[in-house]
Amino acid sequence: MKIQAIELRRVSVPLITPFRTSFGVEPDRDAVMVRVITADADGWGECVSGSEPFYCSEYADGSWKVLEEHILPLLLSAGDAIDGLSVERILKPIHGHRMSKAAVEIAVLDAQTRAAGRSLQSFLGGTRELVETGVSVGIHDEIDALLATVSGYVADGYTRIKLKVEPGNDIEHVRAVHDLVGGRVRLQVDANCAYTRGDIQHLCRFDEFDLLLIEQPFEVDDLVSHAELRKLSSTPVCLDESIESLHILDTAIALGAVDVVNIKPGRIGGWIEAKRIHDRCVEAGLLLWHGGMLETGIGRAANVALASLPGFTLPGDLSASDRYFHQDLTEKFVLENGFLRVPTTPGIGREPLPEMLARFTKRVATIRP
Ligand code: OSB
Ligand code: MG
Repeated sequence: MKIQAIELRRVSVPLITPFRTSFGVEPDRDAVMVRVITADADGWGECVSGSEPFYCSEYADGSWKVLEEHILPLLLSAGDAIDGLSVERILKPIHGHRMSKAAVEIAVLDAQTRAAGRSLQSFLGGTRELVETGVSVGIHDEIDALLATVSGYVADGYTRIKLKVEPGNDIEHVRAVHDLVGGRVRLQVDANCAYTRGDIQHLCRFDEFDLLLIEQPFEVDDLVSHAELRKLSSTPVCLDESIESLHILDTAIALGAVDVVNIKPGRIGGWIEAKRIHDRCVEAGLLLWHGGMLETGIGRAANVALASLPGFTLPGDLSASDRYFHQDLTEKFVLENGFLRVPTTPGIGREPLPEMLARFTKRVATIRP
């Protein structure tokens, strides 16, 4: 493929309500967007890093810098040899920065599949027309406020609720939600690394609620504590932050540290590596679901295509656009009985609406071969 130029755009799209996790509060979706420009088609990718390095070490200002000064020059030096399947290999000399690399890979894949008149879903081997989704609910100090938020999402049609938890906002919060909607919706929790090994007995108290899973209670590199919890608790242990690559997944499996995997292509470095992880989970008999990073319609479209692969067996964090934004960058994703429809038009099947893109863009840079 012949790339004429690559545009970086820093966008800031306000969230309807700030999203609070154990690591911080996000008032808006502050993202770097990558646009690959070719003679035949443009391709878009959304870098999932947030404004602060709290979920992981990557953050939007850093993503911009490494894209502008390292990743895009290296990519463009490969000339006409670039295509969606070669981005990983071309960028291999650069360590880490998986979220930035993933945004480039998906923008190239979008341009390539658009030019070929083929959907990303078909390129990846996705089979479902609709993908099942849940909703991720941020931390609320007050239990009454939490119950009001959860009731609203259940009324909207969500049948799987994920509660963010942290020490001090955990067992009693989950108990209250379980008492209110436990018979009607499936519940799971996500701690974003907020606990330590000494909390294992405490975390076993979640067992009485029959949760689908507990997501990432311990640090990214603390697979041993996850293995220990798995021995002592009946709640399935899910890894999010820890699963940065296929090698780490294999290590987690070997250590007995994982029952369920949350796939986020951004965290993993791209859609091609994410598909390898999908295939390994299927082989190993692990349950699998598609996570989210509060993406705009651009990132969401590419996620929904991946989530339509057969190995995704649990509902994803791929909620409808209205759960996040009054105004999204693209045409909205809407909830259809708890499912989102997978785009089947060429590429990722969504593009920025020019008016919204102009409204939310803070900065633009263009990098040429
Ligand atoms: O840990 O899954 C997470 C959002 C930002 C960063 C990390 C996480 C999340 C979510 C939201 O849980 C998922 C969504 O996009 O709805
Ligand atoms: Mg998580």
